[in-house]
Amino acid sequence: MISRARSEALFAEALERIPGGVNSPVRAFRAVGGQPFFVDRARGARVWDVDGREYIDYVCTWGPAILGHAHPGIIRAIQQAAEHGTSFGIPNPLEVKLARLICEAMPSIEKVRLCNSGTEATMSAIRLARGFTRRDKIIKFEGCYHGHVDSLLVKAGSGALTLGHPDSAGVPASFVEHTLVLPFNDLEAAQAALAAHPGEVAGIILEPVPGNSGLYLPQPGYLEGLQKIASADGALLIFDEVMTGFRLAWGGAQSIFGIEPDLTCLGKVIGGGLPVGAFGGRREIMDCLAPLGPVYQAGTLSGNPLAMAAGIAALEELRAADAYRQLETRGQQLEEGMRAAARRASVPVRFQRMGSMFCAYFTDQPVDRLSDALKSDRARFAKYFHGMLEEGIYVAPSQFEAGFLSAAHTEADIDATIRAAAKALAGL
Ligand code: KE4
Repeated sequence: MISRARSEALFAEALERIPGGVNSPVRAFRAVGGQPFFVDRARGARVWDVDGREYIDYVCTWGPAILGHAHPGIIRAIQQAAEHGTSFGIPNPLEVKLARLICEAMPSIEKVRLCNSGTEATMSAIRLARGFTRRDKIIKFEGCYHGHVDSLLVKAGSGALTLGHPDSAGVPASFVEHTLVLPFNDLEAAQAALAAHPGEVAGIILEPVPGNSGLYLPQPGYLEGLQKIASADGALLIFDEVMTGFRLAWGGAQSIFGIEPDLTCLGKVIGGGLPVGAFGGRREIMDCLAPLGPVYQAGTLSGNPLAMAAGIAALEELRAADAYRQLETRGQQLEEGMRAAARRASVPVRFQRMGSMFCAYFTDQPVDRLSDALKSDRARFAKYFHGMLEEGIYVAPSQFEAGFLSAAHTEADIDATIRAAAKALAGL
């Protein structure tokens, strides 16, 4: 067993000063047992812990590191921007440039407001939907996670699901009385909800490809069906593409499925690893935002020059390198290898993937919604996680998270990962 003395000492002190020793719950390894390692540095497809251990990283800081960690172009952009100052609270040219890149990539976004996290983006988008439609209700889906917005922490995914509290304490019942929660991939349930509340639903918010209870895909026709019934009712269709935006394709999941949502939430990749969120959509909706309209939304560090510079560098590199073709090639290699390793080990693993997002569920059944994902063998997943960690492979420390590839993952990295998986699966 490799020493993790420095991580253990840091975690002991962290536990004294930070709740659970972490600043975001999913990092605490509560779903898989043991203690988290502390990272010293990261570069490309690798992270190194404070005890000197090297890992091939498939968390990629939960999505932002699509080009790999410490990408030279992003580092240079941040350094250059920092020379001019780290924050202004005054409009700056970089905000306009990032806004232009986002609008050019996603035609459904005529205007965009930049903020500081995915949570801010989704919180603001539902407030905007309510202000624009003058309606109160919001439809969300079991297992989808939209950040820790009070009214959306209902049957939420990601860390909430991992910790077994899909509904958070501290959220008054009155805050969620307007939140309707439905199963994903069930168009009839959505039709019935709108029929039961005609003209009351401000918005239907979803992850078009849910990545917060593992990874599953919309069934053929589902997204189109949602768009059709939302439009007929006058409810806004809100795509939470915080994870999928610029990850699955340059134009996000909406470009793959050919759907133009009324509003889109973004984050992660568009910040190049620095704190950025964004929400955007049709001009007539976005112009309801202050200072033009009555829906208030604000942020001291919104449009922060360092975050803008990092995001612009990331998007320009992504577009120039056409990284998506490489990410798909690596994704296919990983998928084929993982499936073969599971077959050889005679372990039931359902490996699901879209582009550079994936999940290995420990079940032999298809996973199309949260209720299917919950059938996965979490004890087996925990053993697999630690087996991979021992082999120097860091996968997400929860069955209910997606894994991420970066453009820095090489064919040799994937081969090494498959070899490690064969050993980890054999030990189950
Ligand atoms: P943030 O507030 O964490 O920047 O974004 C919230 C959010 C919104 N929408 C989607 C689709 C998301 O995936 C997220 C955040 N994703 C998780 C990973 N499952 C962040 C990891 C964490 O909570 O530490």
